[in-house]
Amino acid sequence: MIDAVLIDELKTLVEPGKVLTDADSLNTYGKDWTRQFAPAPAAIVFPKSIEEVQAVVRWANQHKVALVPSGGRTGLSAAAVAAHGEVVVAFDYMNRILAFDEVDRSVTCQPGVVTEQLQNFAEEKRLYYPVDFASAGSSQIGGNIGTNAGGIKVIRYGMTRNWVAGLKVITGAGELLELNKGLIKNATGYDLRQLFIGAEGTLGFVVEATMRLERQPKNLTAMVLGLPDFDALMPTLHAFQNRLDLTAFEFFSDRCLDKILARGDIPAPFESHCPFYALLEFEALSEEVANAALELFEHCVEQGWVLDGVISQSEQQLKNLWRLREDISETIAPFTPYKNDISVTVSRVPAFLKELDAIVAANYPDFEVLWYGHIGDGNLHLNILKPDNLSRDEFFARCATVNKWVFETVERYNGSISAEHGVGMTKRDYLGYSRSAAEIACMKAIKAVFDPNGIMNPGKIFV
Ligand code: S2G
Ligand code: ZN
Repeated sequence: MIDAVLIDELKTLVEPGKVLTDADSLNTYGKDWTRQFAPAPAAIVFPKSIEEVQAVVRWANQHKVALVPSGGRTGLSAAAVAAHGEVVVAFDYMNRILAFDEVDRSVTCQPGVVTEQLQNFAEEKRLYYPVDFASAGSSQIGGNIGTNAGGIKVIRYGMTRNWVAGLKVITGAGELLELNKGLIKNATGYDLRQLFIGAEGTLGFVVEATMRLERQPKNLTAMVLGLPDFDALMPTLHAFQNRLDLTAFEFFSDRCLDKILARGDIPAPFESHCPFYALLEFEALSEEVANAALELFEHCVEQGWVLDGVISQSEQQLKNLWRLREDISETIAPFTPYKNDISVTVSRVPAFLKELDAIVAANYPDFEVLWYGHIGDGNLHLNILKPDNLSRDEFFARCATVNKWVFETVERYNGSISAEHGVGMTKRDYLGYSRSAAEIACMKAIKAVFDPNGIMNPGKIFV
């Protein structure tokens, strides 16, 4: 743990009152949405400029103090948890939009800009920032870049990585790098920008980002379809994908819907109760497209892939249908879920889902397994709710066994043990199921280049 002398020195690097050490602040800023690791930072520092971030990183190098970056604290892999006396660098005061260019369709912003703030800014400019997910109202752009956040529109717009036109970072060595400078084409060697995207702050901290924006989608329309089983998912996806330019294709099981409807504040999509549900979205750019969607619905019903369905007729109904999917995470949080965020290639999803579901059901029939996720891009969220008859520790001990089955199955399917939530500390010990020893060695060599003293978010991704 660093001593008071060093804390006093740290205070000289930022504005007065921007270093906190009180218990509440340490607890609040030393964690993210995960709960497996108790936050135990030494201090929280709130820089307001690139220069202050650089001064803090140089100070940390001088005194070999570990730093942990903190954005919206909505992470799900403990990548922003300071559990070992680190200093947390919180970007809440670096939250300004600095520039906008209509021709480039680009916004330059500080890392503490909240995702929804950027989405709203784009809308004011009659443009669109297309990376969206349930925590967009709290997460920050710097953290989205650090984890290469994905979410619900990846099938059309890709991950955060696709929208970063330029990055300014302070490396672990305290160097300021200005990467790619907003260019579309730039074939001048390694694209170092990409290394920092998804690196969870282990190579350097994002201190400014130039994000690209997209044209606004028109007349977004959603359908929720009731499906009989896992096997119906892919043919339904293919039927719609072959004729419509989908912006989303999500799924959730009946257990997820039951939890949502039990809240009593969101209407059921339709009368019948189905084992699975798909939520798809597209731009109804013309009468022809809207008719095609209805023809596809009828075709899927005839094929037995779909049992029932509803199509949004208004902006409000579109929002209500999306809440059935997007509110799952917050709705099940009180049930202490064991969470996994895995991906396989889309073609292998049905076999993977069925195999994994059978393994868990055979070994823990009393576990309430909830499946939901971004099935259109192969990303599944397996959540298991803690049974009342098990203590938290007993439950998570059993889930460690489930982890093994999950990751062994992911490995056999050449999948990813973390599709969009990052590795952090929760998945660190399982990295080998998705990455080879040679790859991990290369990642560690890259870390040594950018963070020679190992002060940048140590213990995240790998030890
Ligand atoms: C989602 C949110 C976090 C979770 O809902 O798509 O990424 O796993 C998740 O509940
Ligand atoms: Zn997700």
